[in-house]
Amino acid sequence: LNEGTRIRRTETLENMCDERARMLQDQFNVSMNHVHALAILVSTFYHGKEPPAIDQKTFGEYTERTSFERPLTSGVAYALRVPHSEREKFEKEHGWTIKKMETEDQTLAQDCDPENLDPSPIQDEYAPVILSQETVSHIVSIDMMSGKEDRENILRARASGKGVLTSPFKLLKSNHLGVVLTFAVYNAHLHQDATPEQRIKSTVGYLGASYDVPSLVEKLLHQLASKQTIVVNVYDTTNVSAAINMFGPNETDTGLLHISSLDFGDPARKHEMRCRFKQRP
Ligand code: WA2
Repeated sequence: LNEGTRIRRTETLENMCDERARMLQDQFNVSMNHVHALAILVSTFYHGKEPPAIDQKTFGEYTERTSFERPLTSGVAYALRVPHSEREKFEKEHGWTIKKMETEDQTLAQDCDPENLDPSPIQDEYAPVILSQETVSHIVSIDMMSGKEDRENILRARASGKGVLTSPFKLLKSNHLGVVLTFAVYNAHLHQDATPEQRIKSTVGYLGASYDVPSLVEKLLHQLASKQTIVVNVYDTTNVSAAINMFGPNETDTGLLHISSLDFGDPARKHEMRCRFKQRP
């Protein structure tokens, strides 16, 4: 292979990879902004009105009709903060018990009808889902603090006031790795510079979106007729020595490689896109 061809090949790979990384990052950013706006919608019309001006029917319709605003998401939901002292009253009002998130082997053992889930054991506080987009209705009544990744997200979201992302994990009723984005909802107008303690105290709930990464990235890349040319992988590289492959085949080829950076807006998580040509020159 002569020098000129090699340089052109390298540039082609860089350009294709950077373009795809930018598209993915932009679409993620767009949907993140709309999830943020939904958190404000819940704050205004659920917590800001007495009685609340949003019920499941309204939330379900609104989120379904605006789903085009949230590319890459598979669904959004709202979990209410319920301290243990209010659990009984909350369960009476809603007519169901707060459920514990099931582990993976439970999912395999039984069918995953929410009716079959165990009640949540006693905790200081809970985060049961009360409103959901139809696509994730299976998480209604589940305590989101009973799942490791969801719980960590909730704690980080409410202390920071920022949108936060989980590590990739297997979402409920999905066979793929996904991530969850969470924004806390606060009861009062907080100062921009409120302390974590003030934020935690005035938290009333959590608005979250789930991203089914493989099917949604596939859809995005499909729009660019490139599948014959390059192989794309998306990695969570938060822990550099144990990067998690979120999308794409297991890497085997050791040919020409280009890495494009990806910024999903949560400084605590690192991501990158790795691209290779399918065929050797
Ligand atoms: N949403 C959808 N599928 C899931 C999931 C989730 N969390 N967790 C596991 N599988 C209501 O941060 C609050 C959404 C959590 C928000």
